[in-house]
Amino acid sequence: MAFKLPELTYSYNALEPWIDAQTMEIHHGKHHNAYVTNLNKALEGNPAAEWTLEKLMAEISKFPVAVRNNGGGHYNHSLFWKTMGPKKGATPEGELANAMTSTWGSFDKFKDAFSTAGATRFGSGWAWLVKTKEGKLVVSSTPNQDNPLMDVAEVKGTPLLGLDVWEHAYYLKYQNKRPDYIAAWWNTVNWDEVSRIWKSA
Ligand code: MN3
Repeated sequence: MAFKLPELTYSYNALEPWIDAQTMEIHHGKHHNAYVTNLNKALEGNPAAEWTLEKLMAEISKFPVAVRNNGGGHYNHSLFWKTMGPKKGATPEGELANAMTSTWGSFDKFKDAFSTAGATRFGSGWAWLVKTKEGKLVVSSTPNQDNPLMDVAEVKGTPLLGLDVWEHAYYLKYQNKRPDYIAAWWNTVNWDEVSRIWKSA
């Protein structure tokens, strides 16, 4: 059983005008696909090839860097596609919205904290909304393809929402203007899915 590239539940142009179809096609079909291919290669003949991605992340310090980079890449992008969608103008509702307000004071303050985490991540990496073991919500960021499930992460927990701030995620449309990409990306977040993950975490 090899790891597989998940299909998107929406078309490559569904996130326009915020994220362009060509970026989506290259990002999913080339970049994510390469992480899956290289993860399978790196785990050839290893019993961990049968593990869930979550278990692999939790023990990632025992593996070579190719497994960390490509396994993280596979997990992170799978979550990224799931927590975006064509539904416009949505904001979190219900319990998650209440938890965010009690943590940050308001949804906009959460957005500021998360956007800053993404904008200030030096080089390539991710910004995260994380539910910790204690059930608290926190914002963090990681370098490269690391994530909060990894035993090597500074801030550990279940990622509810991740934002890819690698240049390949935005360069075609936004060039070097990462903050413009981040501002546009908020319009694509599928808060129903984020809520679902939060409840099951
Ligand atoms: Mn990417």
